[in-house]
Amino acid sequence: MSGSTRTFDLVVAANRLPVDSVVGPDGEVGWRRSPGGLVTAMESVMRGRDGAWVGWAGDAGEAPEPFEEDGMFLRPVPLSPEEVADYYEGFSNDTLWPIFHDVIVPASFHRYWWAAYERVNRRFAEAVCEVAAQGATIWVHDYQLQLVPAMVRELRPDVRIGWFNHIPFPPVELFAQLPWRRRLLEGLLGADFLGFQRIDDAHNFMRACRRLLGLTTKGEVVNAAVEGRPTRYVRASAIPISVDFAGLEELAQTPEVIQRAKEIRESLGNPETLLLGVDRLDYTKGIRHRLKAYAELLEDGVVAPPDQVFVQVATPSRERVEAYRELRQEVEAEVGRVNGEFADIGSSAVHYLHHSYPRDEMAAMFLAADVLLVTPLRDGMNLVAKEYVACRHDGGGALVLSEFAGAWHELHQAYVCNPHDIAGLKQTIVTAMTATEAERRRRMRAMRRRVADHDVQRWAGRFLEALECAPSRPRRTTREQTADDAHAAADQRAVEARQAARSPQSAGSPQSAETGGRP
Ligand code: ADQ
Repeated sequence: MSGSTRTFDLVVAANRLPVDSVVGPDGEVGWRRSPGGLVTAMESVMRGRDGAWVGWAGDAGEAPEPFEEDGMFLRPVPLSPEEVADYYEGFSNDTLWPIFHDVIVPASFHRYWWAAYERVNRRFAEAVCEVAAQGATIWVHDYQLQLVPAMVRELRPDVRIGWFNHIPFPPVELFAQLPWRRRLLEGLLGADFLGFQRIDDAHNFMRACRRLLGLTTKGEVVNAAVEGRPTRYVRASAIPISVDFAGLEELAQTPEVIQRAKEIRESLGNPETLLLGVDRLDYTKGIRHRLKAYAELLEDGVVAPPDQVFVQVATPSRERVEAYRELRQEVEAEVGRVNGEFADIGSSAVHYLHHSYPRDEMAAMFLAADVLLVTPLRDGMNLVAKEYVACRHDGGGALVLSEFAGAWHELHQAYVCNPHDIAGLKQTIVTAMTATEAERRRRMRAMRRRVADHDVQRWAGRFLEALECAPSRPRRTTREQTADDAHAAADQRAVEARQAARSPQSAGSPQSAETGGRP
């Protein structure tokens, strides 16, 4: 990789770069900004700042040289075909993903996957250090890079490090299954600040630190003491991610999108109720449970095409992982069975679309749908739910939302469901379909207020602010670092004082300090 000498005050590290390679008509390879919330969010924080992004460009083999795109410096990290199989498809998507999502499918453990994970994390850490200016802010994203915070700290004690977890953090009883559980926790504790989607995720993390590392925690702060080193404090809080509300609302208000929404309804035969599901084809998303509930509603005669139509968009995902191939077969077999039984010529019961769509087409689908079904068995947040709300500038639509999605913790006016309870799910779908217009509008209004107030720009701002204020200040020079015990203790006193000011009754109570013990 190039010996780039440029360095930056803000460095983002994520598994993927925010661009996809595209081959032009002339055969030239170019770059196009990837769609998606994270890129939009980071764009707003990186604009006007001296920012670099470290990530994999998406193809196995040699990585391109660092380059600039849309005012961002991009530093590609190479992954060999074996590393794509072992670090990405293996350890990230077949070990960590199931463990972090309630073991909906069993996790696979392979020591050579772990070795690749460690090796790739180190490569990311080295790339981060290469482009980080003295005292830079480093923002690491997600479960693929849990070792990066400690690896960066080891190499560069001068920088400030934050990590954000886009997926849930599991209860310690599940996390403890990981043979490498201590190494993962120690990796994360290299950060100054750890952001989670829900407060429960932050609590799960802190409980794992107490139970598996024997550390102590107080409030949101973990005392990450390591023998022979100055004491460090790491804060873990909930900062739920969101969507670009204004951008989506504006897009959904364009005459083209409004027209396209009408066309979508017309092409489906102008149904009384259009129900929609939009998910990556992932076993966490509860697509099979949703289909089962819908099939039973068809059997019961509660819904029938062409008056009610269900459109399921299932985005291709991780097709080289066995559990995903199986899921696709099961979903497609079930869609075939349901249509075989309940569809007629020219009128499907379930429209199944296995494609990616541009943003404006997604906005048109959201605007066209009377009911959006978001029924994951476990989901860090679920941006689709928030995107739906942002697109409904007309105040219409109804959201059926699983209590196991992070979004439920903010969107209480949705029609809540437990996707495991098929009878309950059926009832909730019917309630959402048959609610009065006034009731649906009341709920949508409240949800739109919430997402407008807590948009993705605010999320990114809150994260950086929390990182800036995190209790263990970065050691700007190695000399300062070695004499910093007193400083960390003062920070901890400040944290305690702030907590005491917030809840005077708990100040000094013995319960407020939890002591960890080894299992
Ligand atoms: P995901 O599991 O990928 O994200 P989600 O939050 O729903 O799930 O985001 C999916 C994104 O892809 C949305 O922006 C959606 O519009 C888009 N999308 C889905 N299908 C599409 C299609 N067919 N064509 C085009 N775009 C499509 C992970 C976690 C989530 C967490 C996010 C962000 O699993 O819980 O909300 O990260 O932190």
